[in-house]
Amino acid sequence: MAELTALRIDANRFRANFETLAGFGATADGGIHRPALSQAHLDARRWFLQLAGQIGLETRVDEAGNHSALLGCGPQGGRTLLLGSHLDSVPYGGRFDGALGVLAALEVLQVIKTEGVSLNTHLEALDFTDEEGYFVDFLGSQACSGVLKPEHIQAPRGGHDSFHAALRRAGMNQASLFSARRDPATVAGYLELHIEQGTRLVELGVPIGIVTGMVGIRSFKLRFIGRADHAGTMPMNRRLDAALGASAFTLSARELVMDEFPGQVVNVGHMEFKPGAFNVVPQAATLALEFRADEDHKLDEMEAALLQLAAIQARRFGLGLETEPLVRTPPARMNTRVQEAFAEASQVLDLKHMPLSSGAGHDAQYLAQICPAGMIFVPSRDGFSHSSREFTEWQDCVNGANVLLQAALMLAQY
Ligand code: HGY
Ligand code: MN
Ligand code: MN
Repeated sequence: MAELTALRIDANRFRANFETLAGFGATADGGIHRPALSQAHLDARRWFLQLAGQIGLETRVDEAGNHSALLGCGPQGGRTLLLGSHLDSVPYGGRFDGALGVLAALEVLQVIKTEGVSLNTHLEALDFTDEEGYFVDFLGSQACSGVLKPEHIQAPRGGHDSFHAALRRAGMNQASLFSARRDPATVAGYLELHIEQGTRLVELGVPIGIVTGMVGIRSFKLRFIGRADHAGTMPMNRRLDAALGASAFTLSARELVMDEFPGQVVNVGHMEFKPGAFNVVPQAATLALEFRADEDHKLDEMEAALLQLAAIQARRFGLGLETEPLVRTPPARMNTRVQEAFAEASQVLDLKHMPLSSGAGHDAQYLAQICPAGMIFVPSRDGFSHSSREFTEWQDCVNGANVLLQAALMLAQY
């Protein structure tokens, strides 16, 4: 058996798998449209299980639809070190977000299986359900960590009907989602490789970012309610135009966060006018509001300020306002011992590394609630992500997968 520090992933095989995966939900501009539980996503997941089976790994799908490949390389009754990410994408997203981490995890298991290495823990490569929150943010990792509560699935983004139809399509049901909870005593840790989705690594010429922690995320649906009227005959000063409240809120929310919460972010990612016609003054405008911050107290302050702002803008245009809370993901710190293992692994591979915080949310922030969890980032060209322009040099992907392999070997030996 080779010296463990000499083990490397198979870069060609890894790339071939990556290219095949990118075919599921491929868009004409080189991106991916693979929302959670869509046909393209289910096809990709089936392919992942088939591939794992061909490698000779056991496979498993849990009650939350999380897909796993398992390598029993530890002692009988031993704990399992989890490695993973997600195969779903945002609508019209990129090829790397999530996909890279799942295939790197699988590659790590394949290398260790091929070498016949015995470790102190078993290994599992995981693809979590709906990381991107097409329906419920981090559905799979919330369920796996035992954090998922009935109230978290009461208001799925996109509505109940489409959520339930998607669950049925995937052979899942709402009641059993909660049974996916893992016993923390069986989990040795969680490791994830991901693209940075920012520009810091590229700008500093550093190939590996070791994640220190990630932001908390909250989201709301806001509905401004006015009155439908004839767009040609109702005088401008007598309209109750819901679009004006929603638009004024969007502009002023940006100013508010930039002025009063420097370094934090707000986004209005979707807006819908009803009835939605050229010649009808909008009766209702519903918008998707999301904001992020690195500390809980800042999220509380932003929430209060943004909801107050929405009320002010509604009053300004004579509108009603309804607010519906959706996602509430707390900020998380990554485990220090896991960060040290990633640093040591980078040194073994002679790769420069640096600590980085994450402005994106990741499954690791829920896994961190039940086990030592950590992540590494690899450089994203121009920082583009959640877009078909997402790109990471292949050598950087390979470096990341090798750091994941070495860190997994180190942690699985303790
Ligand atoms: O939205 C996020 O931060 C992540 O990509 N799910
Ligand atoms: Mn993403
Ligand atoms: Mn991701």
